Amino acid sequence: MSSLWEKVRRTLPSSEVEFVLDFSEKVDQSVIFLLNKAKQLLYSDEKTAECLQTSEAILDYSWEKLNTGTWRDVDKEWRRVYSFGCLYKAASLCQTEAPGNVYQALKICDMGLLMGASIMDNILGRVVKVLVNEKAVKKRSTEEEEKESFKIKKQKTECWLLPDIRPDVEVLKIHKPSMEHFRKKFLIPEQPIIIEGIIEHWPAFKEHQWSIKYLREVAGCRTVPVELGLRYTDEEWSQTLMTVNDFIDKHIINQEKYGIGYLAQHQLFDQVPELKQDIRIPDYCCLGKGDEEEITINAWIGPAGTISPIHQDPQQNFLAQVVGRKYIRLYSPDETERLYPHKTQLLSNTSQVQVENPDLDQFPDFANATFQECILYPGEVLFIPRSYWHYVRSLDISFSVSFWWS
Ligand SMILES: O=C(O)CCC(=O)C(=O)O
Repeated sequence: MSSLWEKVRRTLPSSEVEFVLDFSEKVDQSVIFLLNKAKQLLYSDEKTAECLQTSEAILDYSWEKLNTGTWRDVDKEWRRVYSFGCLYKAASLCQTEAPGNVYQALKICDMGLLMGASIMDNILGRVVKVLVNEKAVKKRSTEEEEKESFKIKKQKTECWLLPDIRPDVEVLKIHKPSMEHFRKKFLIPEQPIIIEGIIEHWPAFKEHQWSIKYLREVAGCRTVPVELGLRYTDEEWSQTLMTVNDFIDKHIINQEKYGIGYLAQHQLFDQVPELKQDIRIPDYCCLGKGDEEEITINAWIGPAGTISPIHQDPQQNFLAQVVGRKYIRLYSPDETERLYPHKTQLLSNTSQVQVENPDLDQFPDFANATFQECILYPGEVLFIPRSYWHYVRSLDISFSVSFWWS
């Protein structure tokens, strides 16, 4: 038995009988049959190739289901089937010590975490924990790190169009207001404000200081969704899956060659719990009506020059800046007409105007819209009231975290 398989085996229920598969009648009998067959093969320890083949049949079938109709309408049972397929495939890959199997197993677990639904007390997360500790998962050499830090330093000295902030429209800053003060002066009247002094204690600023190097350490070999292209409103914009290391190599370090990419997603903190442990939910969120579990935490990681076109979201937002600076423009919901939202349902929360290069022939009233603006620095948190229009451009390599709460 390979030593890796021994470790992965320990994350599974100790006997086949304890490995419970319970699915509703929504899942076809033929698939239940395959799920049971793969389980038997897995516990027989010797039928690796057959188990791998069966897991692939489960994955093919459930993948079809996941990609039929809109994501919202995909039944959770099929997402669970997909996760079991990933588990079987990852486990069978770990039974054989072939080069590259650890990476393949890691990738398939990430696919399950991203597209599937949680099964067996987050077993895919637990298998990932075993895999990332394997020696075969390459750590970067000091030489590689030195080369990289030189390239990053060079980028830092390059000047990314630094906007002049007009003092009369600059977003005000306040140092750690009391709950009541924040509620009365900003939350209730829905007024944006930059709050200082509330996140510097995060491990992300201290013992686990966030940086490219740290991101590689905790998540380098993990597969994540990445946005490619300058703006999500551009036709050539797309989304793809790649490892965090590839994202850094191509779209942060070598973005002149590969183009801009943005790791902008809400699943990163569930997928990589180490990163979640480095941040804290701002206390002011308890002024909202929802529970803590209902807060959506998004990661925004990318090179200088990423752009989030001006859009509005239905929830209150704390945008916390950890690394680098961002230029941000804010428009009140009262200005909606002057922002010319897209007419299609899908993009109705997004303006058609390119904020820093508006076409005033096409969108003349945009010139009359009043706004506020700021440069958000590391350690600062911008309160963006719900439905407030916001435009964001990163001025440096940037790591931010946003908290959407109600
Ligand atoms: O930082 C960004 O690029 C966009 C942030 C944003 O849109 C949000 O937090 O809702």
